Amino acid sequence: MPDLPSIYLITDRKQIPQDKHFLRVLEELLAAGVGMLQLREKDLSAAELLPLALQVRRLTNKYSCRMLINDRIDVALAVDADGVHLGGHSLPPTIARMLIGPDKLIGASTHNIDEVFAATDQGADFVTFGPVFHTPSKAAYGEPVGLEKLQQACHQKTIPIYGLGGIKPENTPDVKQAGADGIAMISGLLCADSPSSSYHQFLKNFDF
Ligand code: 3NM
Repeated sequence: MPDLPSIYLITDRKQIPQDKHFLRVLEELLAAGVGMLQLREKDLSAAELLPLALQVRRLTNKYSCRMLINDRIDVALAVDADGVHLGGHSLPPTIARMLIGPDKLIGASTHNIDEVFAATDQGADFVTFGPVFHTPSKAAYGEPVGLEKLQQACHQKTIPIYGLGGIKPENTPDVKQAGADGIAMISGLLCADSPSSSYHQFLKNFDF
């Protein structure tokens, strides 16, 4: 099983506060110690994503942070990312594995226990599970699954689970208590007044 960090940063450059710069916020978080990042910029075409992915690859290499690309296996290969993160509309993990090879990471988004089992059977290395709480970042996603469902999934899973959706420093201990191996966040890190302080707070609250 890969040795994964307890915090997984997911990007959405559109959520960066107006007075800040996306790559500078990312660099602050990487310098603070974020060890795994998913570039998730779903509105960009492959041609638009590539130059951004190359810039993020340079930064993640500088700070020894693992970088996964959301959905786009082609772009992940093009920038020599550490892996891909697959959603419900992506190619299945079995096919992704054939394309990117045995040494890359495959993450999969899941929303119920059946999806966790399916992702596991298909060779994903880890899953995100959510949305655990209400999240402004993905309001269209529907009702939160809640801590109880997360806990049930954590009791039955055989690969690492990251709780995702509405994770804040104050609910982080509950997510840990439910059995999650880690927490995944967009706004909790990217939109914080001080992203680096926020990262340290999450770390402290998760690894209590
Ligand atoms: N996927 P925040 S919830 C991208 O449940 C995403 O699969 C989800 O954003 C899922 O940390 C979500 O700002 C948004 O709540 C997470």
